[in-house]
Amino acid sequence: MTEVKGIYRFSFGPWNIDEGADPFGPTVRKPVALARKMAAAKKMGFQGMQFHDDDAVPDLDGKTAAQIEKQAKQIKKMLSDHGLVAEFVAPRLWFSPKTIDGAYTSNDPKCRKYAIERSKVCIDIANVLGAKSIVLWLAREGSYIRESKNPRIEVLQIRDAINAMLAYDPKTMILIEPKPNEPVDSAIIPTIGHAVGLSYMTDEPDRVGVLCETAHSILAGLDPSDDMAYALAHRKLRSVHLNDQGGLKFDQDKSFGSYNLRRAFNQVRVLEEYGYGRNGEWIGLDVKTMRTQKQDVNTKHLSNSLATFKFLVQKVRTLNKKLEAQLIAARDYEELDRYLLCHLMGVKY
Ligand code: XUL
Ligand code: MN
Repeated sequence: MTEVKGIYRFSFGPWNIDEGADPFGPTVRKPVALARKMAAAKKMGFQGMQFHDDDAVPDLDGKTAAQIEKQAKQIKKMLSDHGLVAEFVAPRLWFSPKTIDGAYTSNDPKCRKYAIERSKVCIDIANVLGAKSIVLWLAREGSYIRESKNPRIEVLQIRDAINAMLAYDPKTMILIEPKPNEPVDSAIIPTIGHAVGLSYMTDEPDRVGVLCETAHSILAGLDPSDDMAYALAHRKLRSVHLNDQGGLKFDQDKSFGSYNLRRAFNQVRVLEEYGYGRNGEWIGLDVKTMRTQKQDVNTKHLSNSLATFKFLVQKVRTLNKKLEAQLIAARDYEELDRYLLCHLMGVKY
C-alpha cells in the first residue's frame, strides 16, 4: 500500500505577535507593524498569514466600500511583496457595541443584521486578499445565562447567517471554529461535533467546513487528535489552529507540544495519515507569546511551534510501522505504549 504523506504550508495571524496585555495588566511590549510581522513570518518559514477583517482594514465599520477595497488592495500588495498569501479572513464579531449580546444570535434584530452585513464585508476583503475561506470563531454566540436566549433558535440563527454568506458569494468556503467558553459562559456551538452537524444544516454543506483548534478541544474536555480525525472522516477539516493547553484553565494558546508532546504527536499522526494539505489545507499556529517575553525575542513561540511540528512529522514518518503492526496484532498495547515513549524521547528501544 502506498503511504500517503501530508503536504504542509504554515500560517499565523497578526494577533499571534502581541503586546502582552492580559485581563490583569497592561501591555509589556511595543506594537509591531504588520509589514514587520510579514517579514518575520517569511524569515521563520511561514507561507501564509491569517487575518481578522479589521487586521487588514482597521476601523472597518466607519469606512466606505471604496475605502475598504483600497486598503485591502494595499494589504494584498504587502503580502505579495513578502512572498506570502492570505489563508483566511475572519469577521471580528466580538468587539463592536453591537455584538455585546452576541452577533448572529443577539436578541436585537438590528444587531443580528449588523453581524451578517459585517460578515459580507469580510467576504469582500477575503476576495481582495485572495483568501479562499472565511473563519467564524463564534465568540459571543451563546449566553451568560441560559434563560436569556432560546438555544434552539440560536442554532437556526447561525445556520441562517451562514446561508446568507453562502448566497452572497458563490465560491467562499466557510469554516466554523468552535470553542466551548470564553468570552461567553456557554457557547452554543461548543465542539467540532456541533460544528460538523451545523455544516450539514446549511444550504451548501460542501462549502462549510471546520477549523479545529487544539486548545479549544481540550477546553471542551476532548482530545484534539480525535476531534481532527472526526472532522477528517466527514471531509470537513479545512484548517487547524495548533497550540497547547494545560487543562481547564483560561485559553492559553501555548506553543505547540509544550504541555503534552504525545498529544501533539497524535495530532500530527492523524493529519499525516490522511495526507492533510493535499487539498490545500493549511497548518495554522494560533500561539501566544508569554507575557514575560522581551521585545527582541517575541516570535520564538511561532518558530518553536513550527520546529516542533516538523520534528513530530519526522517522528511519525520514522515510526517502526512493522513493529507497531506486530504489537497491535499481539494486542500488546503496554509494549506499544513503551515503544512510542522511547521513540518520542529518542532513547534506544
Ligand atoms: C479565539 C481564537 C481566535 C480565532 C480567530 O480563541 O482562537 O484567535 O482563531 O478569530
Ligand atoms: Mn484560534
